[in-house]
Amino acid sequence: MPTLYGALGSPFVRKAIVALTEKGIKYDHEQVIPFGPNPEYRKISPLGKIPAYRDGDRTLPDSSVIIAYLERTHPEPPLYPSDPYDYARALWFEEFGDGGLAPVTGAKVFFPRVIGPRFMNQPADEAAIQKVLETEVPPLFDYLEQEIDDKQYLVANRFTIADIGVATQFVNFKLAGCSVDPKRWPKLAAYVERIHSRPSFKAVIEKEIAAFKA
Ligand SMILES: N[C@@H](CCC(=O)N[C@@H](CS)C(=O)NCC(=O)O)C(=O)O
Repeated sequence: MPTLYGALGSPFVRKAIVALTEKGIKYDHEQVIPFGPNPEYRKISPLGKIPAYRDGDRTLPDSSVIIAYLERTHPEPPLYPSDPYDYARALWFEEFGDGGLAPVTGAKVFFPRVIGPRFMNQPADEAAIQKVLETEVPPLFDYLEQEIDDKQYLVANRFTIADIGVATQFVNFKLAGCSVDPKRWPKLAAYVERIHSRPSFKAVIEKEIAAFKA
């Protein structure tokens, strides 16, 4: 059976878990805590980041790389659109999640409010977090509100890597005690609820809420 390495609470590990679940792939989950993982782990994840994946003697780091691999080994159900432009747009939304939302809602809200105080003995600077929520978050949410418009999914009228990459970041936003204001961003708020209620997301979110409550 393949192995997924990483810890609950990581938006990137969650991307891989959702993709594995959507594709019905059974796997073992081996706990790896980032920021100074066992040096052995760097053999499969040279940057020391989570997640990584082992499939027999094949190993891969990085959520985007892992999911692209799963798409080739387990094509059904497809998580990438077949139309070339839709495909590229789906990759763009994945990047918007990884490289646009994560550095703000993950690194500047979830991390200082949840991980710092809980695991690193670093009290949260609430004034700094509030400033991020007021200045850096709104343009990101405005963009998504406009992109979602009246669509159920971001691209190609079906669930794709675009939805995985964006919606995973909103789980961390929730774990940090934040929510999308439905008066200001009604389409985004409904979209996030819709994607988070899919069985693949719901199952991992329930586990994470339980883990972070403990
Ligand atoms: N591009 C990577 C990003 C992974 C990532 O940044 N993971 C974080 C945890 S959420 C990590 O391992 N950070 C540890 C570090 O930067 O040393 C992916 O998509 O897997």
